[in-house]
Amino acid sequence: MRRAVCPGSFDPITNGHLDIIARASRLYDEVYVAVMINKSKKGLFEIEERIDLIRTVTAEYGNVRVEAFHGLLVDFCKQRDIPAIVKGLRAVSDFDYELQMAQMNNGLSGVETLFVPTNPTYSFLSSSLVKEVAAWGGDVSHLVPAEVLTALTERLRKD
Ligand code: COD
Repeated sequence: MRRAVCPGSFDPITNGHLDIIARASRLYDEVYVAVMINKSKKGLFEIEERIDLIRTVTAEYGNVRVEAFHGLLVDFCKQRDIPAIVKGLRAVSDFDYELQMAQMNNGLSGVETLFVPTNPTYSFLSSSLVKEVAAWGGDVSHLVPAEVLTALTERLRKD
């Protein structure tokens, strides 16, 4: 069984994330989406809400599992016998930090990181920008799945 993990904060999942997860799901038998918990960073969505949204929008792939994890990504991988991390690369600006993390993770446990070039349609896209644009009433309907748009609209109306 070939397994890989797509890790992130996913606050919330965007079409850019989804594109990478979909492509990984065609390359591996089983793909874990790991929602990494960062207690020092309060997100817009609770971890359980992020998980529910990811499960809903990845349901069609059939081989994607979604879990939250608090700790090192390499420990998530070790506990589930996952040898590969799949990351999307948007631009050169992503590369420096992603390279550092890939080398650190490899040094810690031998896990490999595979970089998938982003679909150019999403190369500027991040969860932070989506939240900022949506908060000021901008249209993000082409950047996130419909279920995420609904959740985002409801959340921002409450805030
Ligand atoms: N196109 C393609 N890919 C994208 C796009 C896009 N538009 N947007 C995001 N991605 C991909 C990238 O691969 C990105 O890395 C990933 O999705 C997740 O993105 P975010 O923004 O949801 O998540 P980040 O960047 O906050 O995630 C950082 C991690 C949580 C992965 C990292 O901090 C981590 O591994 N933390 C766990 C603790 C740990 O092990 N620390 C040591 C690291 S060496």
